[in-house]
Amino acid sequence: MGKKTLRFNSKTIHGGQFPDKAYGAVMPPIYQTSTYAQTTPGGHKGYEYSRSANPTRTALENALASIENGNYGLAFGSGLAAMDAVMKLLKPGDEVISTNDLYGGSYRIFKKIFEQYGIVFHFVGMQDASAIEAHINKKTKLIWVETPTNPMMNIIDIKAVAQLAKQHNVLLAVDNTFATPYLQLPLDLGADIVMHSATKYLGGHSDVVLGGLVVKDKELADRLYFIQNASGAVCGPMDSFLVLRGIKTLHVRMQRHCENGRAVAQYLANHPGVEKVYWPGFASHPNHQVAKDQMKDFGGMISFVPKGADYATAIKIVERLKVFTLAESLGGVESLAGHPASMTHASIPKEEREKSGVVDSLIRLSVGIEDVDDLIEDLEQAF
Ligand code: P1T
Repeated sequence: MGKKTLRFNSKTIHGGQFPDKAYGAVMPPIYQTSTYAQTTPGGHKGYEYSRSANPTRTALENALASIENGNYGLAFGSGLAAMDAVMKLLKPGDEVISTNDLYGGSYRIFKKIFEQYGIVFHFVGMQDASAIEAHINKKTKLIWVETPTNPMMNIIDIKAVAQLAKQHNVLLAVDNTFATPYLQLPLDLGADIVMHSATKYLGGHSDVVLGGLVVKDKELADRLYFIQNASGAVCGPMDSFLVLRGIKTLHVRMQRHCENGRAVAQYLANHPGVEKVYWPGFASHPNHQVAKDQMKDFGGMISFVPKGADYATAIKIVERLKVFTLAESLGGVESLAGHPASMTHASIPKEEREKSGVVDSLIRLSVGIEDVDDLIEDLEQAF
């Protein structure tokens, strides 16, 4: 059986990977080098300078392409660096339609960086995909979807948005950070670009910051590769290695993240001190059916609002947690808790973030793969 036809759980381990040519090392070596000897100008073995390409990064890029069912992977120094490369496909006057509820840093790079260069952004609630159409015009070049959204766990129907995008000849990029390819495959659903903060579930161990893009189309890959090399926001070989290693256990970690996430979501939903729980696995979630159709399971991210809580009460709850660590980020083996309004989403003006539900009392959990009873006991004592 060729590696192209492997099933997902095998692809995480073998996808795009080959034993090293020099000594047969099973794991790609960390090629900690900036440059490569040439016998004559241009006489090299495929690598000339590590901004342009590095063998450890190539191994990761191949793995990313394989697990996302794409043809080309590109790795960057962070998720935001990967987004930066996508935005550089655009020109002044071009318009972007973006999910209105998204990671605060993503909102910030759109509003504070690319708006300055004449790119116009429309932030739209996309739970009903037809809402997008009203914002499409001749200048629209890109639709940016994050699903599940960070932190409100809204679900966007990728297939429906992809149909709209194709109809209007607009590129569709999907930030697949929360779901990972274990849960959903945006390229198979019609997206043109998949983006990752590999800092999260792909790395999986909270020890690296890295970003990735995967596409199917060669011309799009060539344009993105040109930007990657010309702008230079690449990741180093050690970081590439760490994410490669992380990907090999993605499927087993995700299975446990989902199991633990389900148990914690149900615990919170039954807790008298909880006002509202945001988790797409509940039948009552507004887009539960779409989540069921496009995702394999519902993941380990949950947001909730304690009953009657204000800013100070929410802060007290996250401060009391002992097994959950109060920290930015998500997707590692260890459980993290965050307060979006003051942490991950502080760069979005209060008025804007409250429109999408990011109120001052909202708490976000990244449920890790510890013993779930320890996680539930920890939440219980914090309440
Ligand atoms: O942090 P970085 O690797 O640059 O990725 C940015 C990013 C992009 N997209 C999503 C959905 C994200 O969640 C992030 C980073 N998010 C956090 C740090 C966080 O705690 O939400």
